[in-house]
Amino acid sequence: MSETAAYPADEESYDPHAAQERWLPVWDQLALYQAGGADDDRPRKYLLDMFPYPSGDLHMGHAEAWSIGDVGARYAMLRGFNVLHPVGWDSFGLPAENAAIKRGMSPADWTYDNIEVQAEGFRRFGISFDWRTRLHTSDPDYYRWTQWLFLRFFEKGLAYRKASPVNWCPDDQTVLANEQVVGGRCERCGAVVTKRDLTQWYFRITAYADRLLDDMAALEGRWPDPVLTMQRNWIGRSTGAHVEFAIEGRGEPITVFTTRPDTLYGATFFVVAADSALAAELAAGGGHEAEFAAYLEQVKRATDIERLATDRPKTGVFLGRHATNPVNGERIPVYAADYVLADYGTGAIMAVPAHDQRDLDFARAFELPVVVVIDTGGKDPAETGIATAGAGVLVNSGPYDGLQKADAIAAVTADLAARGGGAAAVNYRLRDWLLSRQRYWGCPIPIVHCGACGEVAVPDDQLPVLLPDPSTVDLRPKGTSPLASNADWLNVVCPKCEGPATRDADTMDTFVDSSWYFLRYCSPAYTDGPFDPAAVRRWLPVAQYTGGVEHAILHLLYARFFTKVLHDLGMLDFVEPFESLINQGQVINRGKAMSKSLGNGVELQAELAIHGVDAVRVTILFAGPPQDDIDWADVSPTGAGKWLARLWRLAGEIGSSSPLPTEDDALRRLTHQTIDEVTRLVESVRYNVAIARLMSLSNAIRTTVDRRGAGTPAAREALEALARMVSVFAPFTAEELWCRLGHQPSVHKQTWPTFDPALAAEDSVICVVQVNGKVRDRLDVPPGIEADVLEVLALASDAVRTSLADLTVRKVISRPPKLVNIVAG
Ligand code: ANZ
Ligand code: ZN
Repeated sequence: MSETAAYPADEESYDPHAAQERWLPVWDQLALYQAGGADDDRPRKYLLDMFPYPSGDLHMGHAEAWSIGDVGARYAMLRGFNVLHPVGWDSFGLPAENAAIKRGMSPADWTYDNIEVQAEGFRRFGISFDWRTRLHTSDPDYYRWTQWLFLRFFEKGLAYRKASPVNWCPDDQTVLANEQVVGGRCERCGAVVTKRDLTQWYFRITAYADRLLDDMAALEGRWPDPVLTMQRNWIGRSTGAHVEFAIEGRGEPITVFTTRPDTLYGATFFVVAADSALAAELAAGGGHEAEFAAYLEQVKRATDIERLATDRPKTGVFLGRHATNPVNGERIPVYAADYVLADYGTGAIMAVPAHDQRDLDFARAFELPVVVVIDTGGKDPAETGIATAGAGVLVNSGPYDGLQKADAIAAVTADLAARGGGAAAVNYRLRDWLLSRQRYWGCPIPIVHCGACGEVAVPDDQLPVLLPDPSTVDLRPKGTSPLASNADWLNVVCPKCEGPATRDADTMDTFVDSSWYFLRYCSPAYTDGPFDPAAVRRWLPVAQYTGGVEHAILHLLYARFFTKVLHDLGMLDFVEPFESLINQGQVINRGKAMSKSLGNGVELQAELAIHGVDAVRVTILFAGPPQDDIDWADVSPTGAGKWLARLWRLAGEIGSSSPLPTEDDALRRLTHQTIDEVTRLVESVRYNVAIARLMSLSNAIRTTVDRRGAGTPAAREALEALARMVSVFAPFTAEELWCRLGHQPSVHKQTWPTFDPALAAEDSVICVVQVNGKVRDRLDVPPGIEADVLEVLALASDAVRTSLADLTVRKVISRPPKLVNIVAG
């Protein structure tokens, strides 16, 4: 190419910025990273980074995530895979809307302007994307298919509307999914979340709870353990029993969920969730109505997290009623309390204070009896105030006395079932996914409400239901969807009966958009469905997914759920979308997360302006294992830049010298050993160690060049291999090296260097080890081994240790490299 001809070979020092400017246009022209089509028969690999939200220019977090993802993609390309490394934007969402309201501009303009800035940021950061995949979830030709998928869920009963108390963010004026409430606060804006009774749309993710749990077995060892644990806890499967309690003055018994049916004889009181319909019903006519009403007001102000906290003083009210313990016929008082949640289990519990801490705290506060029914060998809970939860033998439990806890759980459950007073039961913490939002900048829900026909799906051929123009709606948050403020948009004829009807004015949670984008990437322009089934069959599942651990529950659980539903609809032939997962850490500064108020933010753009792209990438990748946080105060982009400049000078020296007849076998050996090691390190995502090995190799090349001359063939071989390996970490510098060594661009079109085991093998000699004159072992050792190292090796030999048995070593004569003699007695 003409660009290379003009390559200035006589520069003295490395200018990383000039290198960036030099190569970006060349790479654009070479279209380096395009995935091969259907007829490309190389093995395929789909490498995915969690797509960005268009927040503005790239920041440190982006740099870290995409540096890590880029190594995997570039490595796979050099290894001869046909790689799909796509790019797109998760471009619906609240910040666009809030910014639009503040600045009086359209959310679309704000979004797409930001996307352009970010796209250029990624390009300049040299990420190996196939730009042809580019998609934006806010494009009508994307959200058309989000709507289409919603309708398939709707047809299957997996998308439905119900009225229930929901999480409400008073600042954003919208409902939130349970997953978006963190520590009782709105995940986005931090406002304290309250409850409201609203009719909302849900996805029936609970129908998939068991599969979401059980299919995790296949992800074991391929996804980080903490993520698997978080998902398991979030789904929260508990096994136990439903037990019915008769209530005096009520025809129907009330069922409780318990994980401990073995403790039934120890149930000394009964509690219903204060904010449940059941509590209101039981309170009526019990003689404590006023107390109950006052208590309920207090409860409504607390968050679930506060309510469940074990260290919180227990509160409640007696409802003036009694229940009957089904196994011993005892009358036990019924309370309403807030430590029992209305929407978990059945909203009612049998309280066993001896063996459940919260029940014990309540019993002590309300002076209720504590009856030990499991002898765990521990101290009496009534005295210590500490409930005993462990295993043990049943006592005070009539016919079950003497049984072990586990056997008693089975026996009590079976007996209850036989009498018709209960049954084995499974309970989940997971709730259905609340997906509707009362905001403008999201995917409209493709449903029409008709007085005669009810909820009617918009016919597929009328999709997409387009958002009304933002200038025709009132964007300000007011608790109802802005879409409803445009009457022309809202009022339609019913697709079924052609009578007057209204559109559903809510939009979908953006997590719906991101639950299937990875399927669209392999055929982003497809018009006959959300994705081309043949393309999906070729590329998916995703081989490696890289993204932040903050998505451990939400996004990853939803994407897994969508995949399973689409599998059941016959659209996919796999059930798990992401074969392996890498969670990168965070970039912090001086021990703390970067924040405006702490003033410890590190500006990526400033770092790039000083050090260049490659030095920042190498700094990030060299700082530690990808999953660890990087403290910017502890790293040295200057050091990384110096290393890259050293490589660049080496390339200049070697590239401009003619071959010499001298050879350096030690360097050749190190080169091949390094290729072997770095290959394994990159494959196991230990990028920091891989870079350390490359640094050692570069030091050895420098020594050879200084001692034997730049024309030493081994030095060129080493640097060429190094350039290819460095290309996955520092793409611009690697291109410089490659071209300074006299090659054509691009190093990114080369193959990963091949390792020759014969060249990597160390010369070795046999060393005989004797104990008291008898040969006990033969060791393979390097010819140059030192006496003390050899002595240690000899004493560590299994054969030697066996023959020494309990003898004491008196003297070791080490004669490297061939003999060690041990005298013992
Ligand atoms: C009696 C008992 C005795 C219980 C004992 C525990 C220990 P997980 O594992 O989280 O599913 N529970 C049931 N429904 C509840 C609700 N709506 N709000 C608060 N607590 C509730 O916990 C199930 C246990 O939590 C159940 O088993 C019940 O207390 C309580 F020694 O029943 B257990
Ligand atoms: Zn109708």
